[in-house]
Amino acid sequence: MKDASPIQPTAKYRKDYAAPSYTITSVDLRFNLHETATQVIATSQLKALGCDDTLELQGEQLVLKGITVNGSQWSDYEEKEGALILSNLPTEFELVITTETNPKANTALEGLYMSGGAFCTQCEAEGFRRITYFLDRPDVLAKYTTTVEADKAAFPFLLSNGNKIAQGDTSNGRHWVTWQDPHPKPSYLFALVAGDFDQLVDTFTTRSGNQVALEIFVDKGNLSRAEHAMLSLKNSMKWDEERFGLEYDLDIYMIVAVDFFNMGAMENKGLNVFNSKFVLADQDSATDADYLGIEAVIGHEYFHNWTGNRVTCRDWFQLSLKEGLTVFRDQEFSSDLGSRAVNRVNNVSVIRGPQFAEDASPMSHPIRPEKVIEMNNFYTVTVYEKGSEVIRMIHTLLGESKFQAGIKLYFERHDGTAATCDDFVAAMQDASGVDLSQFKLWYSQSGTPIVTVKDHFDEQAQTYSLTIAQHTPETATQKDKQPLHIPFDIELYDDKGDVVPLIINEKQQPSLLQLTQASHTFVFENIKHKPTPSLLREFTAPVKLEYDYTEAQLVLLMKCATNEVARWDATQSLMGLYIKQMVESGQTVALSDKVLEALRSILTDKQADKALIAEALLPPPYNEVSGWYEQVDVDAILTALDALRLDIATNLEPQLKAVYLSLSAQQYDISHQSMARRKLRNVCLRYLSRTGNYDEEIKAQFESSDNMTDSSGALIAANTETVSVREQLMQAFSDKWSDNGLVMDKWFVLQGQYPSIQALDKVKAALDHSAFSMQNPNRVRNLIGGFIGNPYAFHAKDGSGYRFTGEMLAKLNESNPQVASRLIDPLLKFARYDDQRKALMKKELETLRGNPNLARDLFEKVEAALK
Ligand code: 7MF
Ligand code: ZN
Repeated sequence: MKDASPIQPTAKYRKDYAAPSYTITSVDLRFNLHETATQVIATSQLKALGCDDTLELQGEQLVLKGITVNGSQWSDYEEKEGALILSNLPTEFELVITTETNPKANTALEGLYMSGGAFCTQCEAEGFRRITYFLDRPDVLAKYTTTVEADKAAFPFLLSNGNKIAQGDTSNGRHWVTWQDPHPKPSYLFALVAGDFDQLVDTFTTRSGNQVALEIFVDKGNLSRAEHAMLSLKNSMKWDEERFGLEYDLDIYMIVAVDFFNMGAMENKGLNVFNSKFVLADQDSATDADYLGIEAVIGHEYFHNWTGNRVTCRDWFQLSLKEGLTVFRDQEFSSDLGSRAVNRVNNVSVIRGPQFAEDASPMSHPIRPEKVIEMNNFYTVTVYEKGSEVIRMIHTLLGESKFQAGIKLYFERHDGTAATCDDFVAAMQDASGVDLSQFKLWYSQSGTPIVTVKDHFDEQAQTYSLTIAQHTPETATQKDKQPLHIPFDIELYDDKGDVVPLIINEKQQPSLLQLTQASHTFVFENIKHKPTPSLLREFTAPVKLEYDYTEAQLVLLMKCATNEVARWDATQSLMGLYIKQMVESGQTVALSDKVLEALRSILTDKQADKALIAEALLPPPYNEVSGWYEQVDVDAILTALDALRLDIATNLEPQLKAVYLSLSAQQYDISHQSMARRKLRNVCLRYLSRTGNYDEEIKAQFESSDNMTDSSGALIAANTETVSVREQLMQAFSDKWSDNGLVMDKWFVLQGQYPSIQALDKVKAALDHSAFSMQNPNRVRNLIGGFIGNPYAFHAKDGSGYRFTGEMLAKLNESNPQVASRLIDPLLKFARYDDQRKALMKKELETLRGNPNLARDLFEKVEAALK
């Protein structure tokens, strides 16, 4: 007999949205927590929305124990794969469903599971259906009351959303707590945590005088590491009041840090659950980047309270409604508190690297997807980061005050409801009077627009014309593309580097041009000499810019552009010119004296922000450069990047050394100035390490450092074949930190990223390290993810990198498909590589496709790639 063929996962389409047959107005949940068998009794009040008397509830991995309708046993139901269908129901009724789950066996970390010794939940997007049968969709908003019972000694804290309204002990050493959340919410915002923690408490008084209790729960012994998270939370609450006029709306805000978590954090109402990576920090164990990450993620989750929770999404196709907007808000928060330019530079790099790559891949999708098989696959850089760029473009087009008027109208119209991206744009348009009808295409059109600029100086007429054309190449699932509404900021400079006014028809123009057609020509008057244009300043739109800059023009912009981001961008373009020449010719091209001189003056600039100097000295990374080519020549790109870095290191050695020494360690603090000094110092050390002559300095920094930024900075500098002390330092680090998984992640990622094919052996050895666990997503992402993102080893010509990746994905497919799915992306891009690599990559995808137990997460991506 033949095996039954596995059920093919089915797709859902945005156009098929329909309201449910019933809604749930309130639900009372009772959890009797036991590690291997937890009983959940869900009592829901339901109301028909139309005349359909059947109800389809979602449920997965549940054991059904009983159903009653209005107090009587109900037998008119059918249990299907992933669903429970009830028929012949009254128009209003009380439904009681009793189910059982096994939290300890739940390695997917979705629904109710164990992290360390604690129970915790993760419900976004569709995890609540692993807790009970429910209308697990974001347009069903219910009031929740939750009672949690567990062993008192092992689980002294029993937490859920909202306010604690009752508690008590039971006879057998157990206890219980009842929580009530007054705000109706969708099921994805439900949370429950039970465990033993240390608790950091504080308060925040809102603008209108309400006292909010702030509580951060961490593993025992980690209390002092939660201070920065608490400070970031208070800063977030204050910032949202000042910049957006938004106040917190409950009397308590709790954050729990857990070690086993698939993603960064989760905005559950009143009870955020965080990956401990984004809560725990101290001088010894966290880098400056970790501190900034905590601030951003604490902010992000807090800002969701309005953009996500008070106004939620009608359906998951609208995910960018809350995520794009909340990323925009967390970026603005970080920019207002810290360096705006450095934040912008980092955000732009994410768009130009991973986002452009995703948009050119088989999984390319608009920020509002049209078709989804597994929703977890759409928590992407496109939905989040490009989504934020789309909000930023609206902000650029409207200006701050009209943008805030739009936000206000959006909340007036949609507070307490589930809304769509169209609703958001309509509020922005109605409040501002700015026509956004063409702009809305950014929500439905995928792919990266290419904006091509040609210029012409007419000496006779003293005019300078810019012809700006846009074109979006076709993407995997979308052929026809239309012109978009693109805000395009420019400036012109004369030979001395002074700004030339923009005059058209004798009138001074704003620097912001608006492109709406396939091509525009702007003729600027009263221009004496051919100027240098500064284009797409501040990256006002997520597009690829094509303009044939000369080296001299870019050097001028590097030195003279009024805008810090534009100066950084000129440096990136200049290095890009050399990288392209080297890749095309297959030969080393030495940087010209003018370029070296310009780099030296940036490096030794006393005025500029040192963090920005550090960013400007680094060439665009491999993931960005590979996106410049339709056919990727891995070896040529890596050779070019190595040659460029060595050229800079060799020619700037005296200055790099002088700056390195001048920035020697000071009294440690996390002011922006101190972080910037450490950043530049470590970039200098990394360049110097390439010469092979700085092993002593690397070792000295590692041994004398009093903070993790400088310790790991030394390790990063050592992580190359040319440094002899690498193994010695790695061993010392592992000896010191082997019982701290979060710190060991810094070590695991360096094994994965070792820039040579030898990374494979290092990674295989590290799989056996006592601190590694295939069950912990952070460990997996750093070690295996580090390897997959390492082009030297992942793209090894013999296919060993692909083979290893395929093996790891097959393992993770069984235990945690969501984590597997986040790692597979580089493999999907096989079509862009040479024939030999293409065949080897494809073979791994085909092997996965043949796996009869392939999870929906990987299935969707593998199918898209092989189609
Ligand atoms: C900052 O968006 C930016 C993005 C979903 C889980 C957190 O709040 C979230 C959750 C994923 C990917 C990135 C982020 C989050 C998730 C995130 C976190 C901080 N609603 Br998946
Ligand atoms: Zn979010």
